[in-house]
Amino acid sequence: KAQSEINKIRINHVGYYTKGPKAAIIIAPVNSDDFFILSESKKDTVFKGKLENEMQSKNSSLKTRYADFSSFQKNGKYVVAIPGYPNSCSFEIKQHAQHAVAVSSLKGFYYQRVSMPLEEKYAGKWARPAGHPDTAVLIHASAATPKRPEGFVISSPYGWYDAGDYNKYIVNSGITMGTLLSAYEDFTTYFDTLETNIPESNDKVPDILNEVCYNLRWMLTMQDPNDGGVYHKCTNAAFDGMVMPGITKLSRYVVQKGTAATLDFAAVTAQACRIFKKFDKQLPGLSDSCLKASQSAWQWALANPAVAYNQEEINKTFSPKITTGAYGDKHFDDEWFWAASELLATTKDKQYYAVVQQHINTTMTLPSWSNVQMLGYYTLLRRKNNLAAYSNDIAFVSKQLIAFADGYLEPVQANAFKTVMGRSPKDFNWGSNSNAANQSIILINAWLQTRDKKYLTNALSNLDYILGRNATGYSFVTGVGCKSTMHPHHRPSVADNIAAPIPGLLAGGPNPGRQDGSKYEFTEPETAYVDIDPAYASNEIAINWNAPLVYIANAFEALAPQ
Ligand code: 9MR
Repeated sequence: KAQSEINKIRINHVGYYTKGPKAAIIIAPVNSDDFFILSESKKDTVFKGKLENEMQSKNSSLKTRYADFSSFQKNGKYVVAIPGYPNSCSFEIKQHAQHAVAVSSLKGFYYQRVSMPLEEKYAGKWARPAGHPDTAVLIHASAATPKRPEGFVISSPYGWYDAGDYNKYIVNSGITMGTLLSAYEDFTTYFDTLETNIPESNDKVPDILNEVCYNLRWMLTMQDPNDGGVYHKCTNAAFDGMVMPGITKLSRYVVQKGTAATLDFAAVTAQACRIFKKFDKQLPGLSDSCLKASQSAWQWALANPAVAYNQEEINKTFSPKITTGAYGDKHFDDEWFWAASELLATTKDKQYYAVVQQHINTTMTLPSWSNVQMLGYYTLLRRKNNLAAYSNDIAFVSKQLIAFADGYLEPVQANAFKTVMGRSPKDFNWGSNSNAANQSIILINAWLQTRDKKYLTNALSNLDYILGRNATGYSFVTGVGCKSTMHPHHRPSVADNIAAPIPGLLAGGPNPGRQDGSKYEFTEPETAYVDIDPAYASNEIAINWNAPLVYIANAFEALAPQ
């Protein structure tokens, strides 16, 4: 079947906020100029609207017609209908329309926990024994030092599995933790009462921080106490097969200390220090330990300012060969800026300002695991009241951020799906769905600066994109929506003999690069997605993709358009 024949009416499968924007995209050709909203149960027409003129997509051969029903503001369950075509899936209009997605995307992290059993009362049918204990991890030859020679054993338990694989990578944990901690800092009151039914839900710490804490405890073990340097990853030598976690008992290693890992660690621990201060009673000493860890990581980075993680080079010299994910970043300007910004925001110590100032003029870039500069900007803006001495710089950052966000709005009308995502075919690469979510975070930050509603409206368009208003018709969040990712490249979801994948996880999304070599029925930038588990280049899940989804879904819930 041609893509244009499948599921012709593309909507946010979950639904829309009562007073918020609402739109469907109809894949053309359509034999009608009208569209209808019907009540789900009685099929009564409750709204009739006109389709806009046909548009040619820039990111595929699809043509679309836009159906706006924002003015329909009555809570309930509905379908979108066009005579002669199957109805859309049913969706809901209500005040807290995205609550389930907000909670489930955060709960997704619980299912990634490495070293503890997932009990049925929290994990439901996805309960499983603990995965890797990681209490006896070897120092890899590439990481050997006199005090920790090759084969020396350290304990590095806890943390989240990075993705569909069973390894733990500091660089990718860095942006993930920064994003979740920022969500908490930006929407503190909201998160203070949000519960996700995890083992720590009854304590006095908000669940988003309980979840973060589980990974923070792991990150802290990745620092060499002798010099402050941070290992790049805790990993098998080669990827496990598609089995449940902890079944294979292969050796685990920590591999080479590097500048990107160490600075990302410094940033996260500096941010964690100021956030966990408030919870000193519940988590005694954690905040202080984080600051010490951050400062000694910073010292290591000063002495080792440009140690890139280059797996090919490492494998030429050291054994065993390491073939798991590389996250090999060679550019450190953004990590320097982020770490310096977090340390400045937490300590107000001038020494960090010099580095902030050195990088503050850099052109803004959409965040990714290899570019974390924006996280530094977010923090400077968020903490501006505590950083009065730097108000000129921060005012400059604010202006830049607003201009950057404005650049996202203009192309929306020219995008056949009328979302910010897809404003350029470049949006579609490995993990493209995280681009959509990170674009929304930028827009939400522009809203935080200006309170101009247009930023939220456009930010919401990308959540629509992720939940089905896109060229594939899929909701990319497992367990969410009438047609969602069922076969992610995610070892537990493949191996657990349960039909439904583990819920709340965001698939990577369309990626015309298709580096997994699987057979893709559609290959254009916005359609290059296939819901089969070998397709890791478009259908894996990953913590750094889930985190911005957590941020945006919860931000909208916190702000729930009135
Ligand atoms: O997200 C990463 C993407 O940007 C890279 O192009 C790709 C290839 O190096 O790796 C992705 O990260 C994977 C990591 O290396 C291992 N765990 C799974 C990650 C998601 O696919």
